[in-house]
Amino acid sequence: MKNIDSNNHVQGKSIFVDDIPTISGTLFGTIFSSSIAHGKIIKLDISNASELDGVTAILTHIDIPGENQIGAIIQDEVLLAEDEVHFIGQPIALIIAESESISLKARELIEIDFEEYDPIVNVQDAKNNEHFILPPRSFKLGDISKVWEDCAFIFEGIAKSGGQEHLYLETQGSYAIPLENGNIKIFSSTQGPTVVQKIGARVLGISMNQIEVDVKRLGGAFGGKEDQATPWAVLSMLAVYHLQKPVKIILSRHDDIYMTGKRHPYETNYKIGFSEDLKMLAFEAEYLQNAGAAADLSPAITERTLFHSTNSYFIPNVRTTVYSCKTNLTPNTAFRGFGAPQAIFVIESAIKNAATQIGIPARELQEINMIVDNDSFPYGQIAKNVELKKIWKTAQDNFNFYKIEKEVCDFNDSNDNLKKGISFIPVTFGVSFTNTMMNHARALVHIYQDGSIGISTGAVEMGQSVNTKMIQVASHVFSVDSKRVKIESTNTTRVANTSPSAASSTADLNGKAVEKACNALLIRLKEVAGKKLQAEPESIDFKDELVITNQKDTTLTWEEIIWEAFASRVSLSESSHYSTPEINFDKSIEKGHPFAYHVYGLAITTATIDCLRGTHVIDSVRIVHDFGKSINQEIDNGQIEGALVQGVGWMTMEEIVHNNKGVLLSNALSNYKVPDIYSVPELVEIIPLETDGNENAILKSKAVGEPPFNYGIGIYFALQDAIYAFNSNYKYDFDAPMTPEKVLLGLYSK
Ligand code: LUZ
Ligand code: MOS
Repeated sequence: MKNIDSNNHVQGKSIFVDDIPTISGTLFGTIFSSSIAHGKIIKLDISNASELDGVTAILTHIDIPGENQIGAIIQDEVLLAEDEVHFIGQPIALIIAESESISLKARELIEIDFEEYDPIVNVQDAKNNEHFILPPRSFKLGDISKVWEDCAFIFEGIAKSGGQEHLYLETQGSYAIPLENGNIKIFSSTQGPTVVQKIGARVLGISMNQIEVDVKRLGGAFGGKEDQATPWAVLSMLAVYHLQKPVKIILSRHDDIYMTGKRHPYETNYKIGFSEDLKMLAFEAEYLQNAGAAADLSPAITERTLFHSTNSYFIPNVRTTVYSCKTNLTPNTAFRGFGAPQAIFVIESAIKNAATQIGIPARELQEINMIVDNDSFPYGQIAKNVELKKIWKTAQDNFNFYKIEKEVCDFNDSNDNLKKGISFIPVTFGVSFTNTMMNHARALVHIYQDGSIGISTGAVEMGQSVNTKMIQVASHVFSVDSKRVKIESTNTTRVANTSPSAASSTADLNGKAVEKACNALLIRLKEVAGKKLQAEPESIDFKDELVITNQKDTTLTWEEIIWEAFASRVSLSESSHYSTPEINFDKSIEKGHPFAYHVYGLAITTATIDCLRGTHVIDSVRIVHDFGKSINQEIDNGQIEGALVQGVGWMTMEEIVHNNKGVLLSNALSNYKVPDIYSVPELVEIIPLETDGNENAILKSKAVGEPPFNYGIGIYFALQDAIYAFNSNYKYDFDAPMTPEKVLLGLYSK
């Protein structure tokens, strides 16, 4: 089944927040924000701006009726600055005007004076000053203190990875409309409708049932709208509260890049130890995460870093610690992978460093140390149904990687100015929100009298095709044509208390709820059909829009049985709740079983460097991926391709740069390079692993959103390999992204 939105998307007919026809009288909002990274507001003068023709209101923190507080995990972030500012782009005032252009003009007329303080921009300074979001947190396995003396090889180093701009095609936006009795309806481009509802109620001092959040779809999100859609939504509701007029806020691309947080940059010291026979014995890492000026989702992200610190390897003695460093940057936030890619980059850097110094391919260390069934992850979960060995074998059978390795060698022997490199990246990714409490979802299924079906869930469609998958689940359970099924918008009045669409878990959680609701309806329909056909309900089934009894077709159609049920006064609606079984985590000992299952995979990357220019092409990325039993291979392959290219961008070209005043220099697409069609590998081959899938995945089709992002990490090590082939003096350093400039410096370093 194709993505149900694809035709409308390419014709520009799909509706996003800014496409919703505006009601007459709609006002438009623009945010006035801090131009310094740290300081005190001495004077804020809005008088000139207020007098501009067409300006309706300028709201500041004093206009907030409830709490000036938008922090979700930790309440440490104001919606509008009071007397201090803590990052550039921090909202200070909201300008409401009759048109967007007037609000933009008014923004120029606001006058502000600051007393400037020295900002903290980098993690080292934050750590030295003990500027943390939370106290550091550690995971431990075995006994790291004694094991170093047993190691035959020990390697230490630093690995750094940079930030990343989400660059969703649709910028942040919201459109809030006043209803009667102080109630508000809001269309928000958010991954978390309930987050918007809850924080909105807190800031306005009203109750959650007074706010109805509706989400049709997002034009991409990638984590950037999990928590950071909230401020703009709440600001538009604040204006509605005061003005009782519809208010729309759509961030310009520049404001979006300037005001929203990004992937967390990390700097990590690591130490890894091996036995004589190259078994990993010990791993220690100290991650410094640049959280920015407020917690946002950083505490959850630190957690996922710790959960993925050993990637696909069993290491009996581990101690990993994350310092979530508070700096004067825009609070960084969720981004596809959620701290796991940063951790995987570190352990893979450690392995590459070790392999280089030992003088063997990294692949050998990876193979020797792969996690197998009944090994323990550092957080206590016992590995089950590990697919890595099978994946390795599938890769060998399909790709003949020894031959590819040899081709790379042969090429390098016979070329002077072009050099090739190769890398392997195995991936083990835990699926579930690491916060156990969040792993549940609801669905509301209506069958209408004519046999058509309407479904509401908590899932937000953001291009990942979750709506298409929900249709597949319902049409599978009922055995009806998928055209009968419509997915409604995600709306807090139909499905309440939703977790954000995140953690790769949306199709699993919401799909299971849909499956449950459909099965409950099916039981009722079987009874109705049994009565009608004078057969036992257990002998009834539905197949291709027909009722069957004891495996034989009848002439009774889906539509007839639905009418029969309605006429017999049987309910054709069902609301179901699903919560992931068995998962748990005890933070007091940092042990438990947090993940419903793991997704496994392997990417083999080859690239060619032009050694005169420092440029490269990615020749191939060959992937074996554990989809479980995919319910939609085309959509899932699309997720792999998109994630791969996004990962490649993070590793090779996307370079977030701040100066020492905390000013974002990479603030536009002219100075921040993102992957385009030329960055796509010449060959992407994806082999689905043959496997039974997992019962905790929706129809055994495993989560696919985030795990393949990590395949992009492979290009970093393939480029290093090629640099070394040209320059044997090259000193491996692990500092992503590997931009063409860094490649060139590596090629000619002495
Ligand atoms: N969001 C979240 C996530 O709140 N918890 C998670 O564990 C998570 N994991 C990945 C992406 N978003
Ligand atoms: Mo996400 S990084 O699953 O919002």
